[in-house]
Amino acid sequence: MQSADNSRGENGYKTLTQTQVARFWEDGFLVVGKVLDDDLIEAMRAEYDAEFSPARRAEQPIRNLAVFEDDHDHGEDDEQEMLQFMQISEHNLQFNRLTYHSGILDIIEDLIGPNIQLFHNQALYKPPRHGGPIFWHQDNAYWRCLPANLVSCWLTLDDVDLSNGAMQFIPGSHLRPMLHDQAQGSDVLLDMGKAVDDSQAVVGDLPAGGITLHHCQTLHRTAPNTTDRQRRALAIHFMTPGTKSARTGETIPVNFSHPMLRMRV
Ligand SMILES: O=C(O)CCC(=O)C(=O)O
Repeated sequence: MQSADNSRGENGYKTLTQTQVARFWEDGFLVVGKVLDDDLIEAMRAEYDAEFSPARRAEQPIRNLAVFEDDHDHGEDDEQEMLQFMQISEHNLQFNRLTYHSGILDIIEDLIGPNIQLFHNQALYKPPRHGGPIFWHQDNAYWRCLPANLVSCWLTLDDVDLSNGAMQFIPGSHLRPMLHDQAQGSDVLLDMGKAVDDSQAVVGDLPAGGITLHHCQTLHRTAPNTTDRQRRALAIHFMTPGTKSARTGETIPVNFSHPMLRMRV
């Protein structure tokens, strides 16, 4: 239940203020801040590391989104990689529980109402020094969902800023769906780079356990991780029941039968 003054909801977590809700719909994103408590951050880091260490040795299904190399031979150090673990909540009980976290769902309810269905989720790992970029894109260019009212929660288990891959957003861009180009060097990533004015970008710095929210049409990107720090993040995408795909001929599998996370009748 949204409030005038950031009060706590019935589950004891902070709800969004009316100003924050209005800002989300005006800008298409919101930098909320810390939502997970320290014990949960530690527990989730342990789970994340346990999932990614065998995954990085390619013993588990994982989609390596992009590996970019420059033209010069500087050895392996130049290779950038961005690792994505799709539907991690279906592999790991703790990540499954996290999708039901009341503090997150209370905030999502403030934006899309009390009937909340999981669309999908993914863990997105930028290793220290080698973490590759994600280019400007609108999520719904991949998904083509109707109605286009999905909201994503991007959650970090590490402190993030521009240098290790914090989220960047273009305010107001959710109001205009755009055609996307295929990113150079990747058959998976889309890129809106040429059409975006970088000077408009807002960086969502966050402490560990913090979240940003974005609308499915908001242009966003993340920079390479050039630091010695990890960037362990998770994106949980929420929809209202009845959401459909406008796609014909699927290139990206879209599944609309994920669980209801909260339901009020
Ligand atoms: O985690 C990242 O670097 C990018 C995530 C993203 O683009 C998304 O959640 O839609």
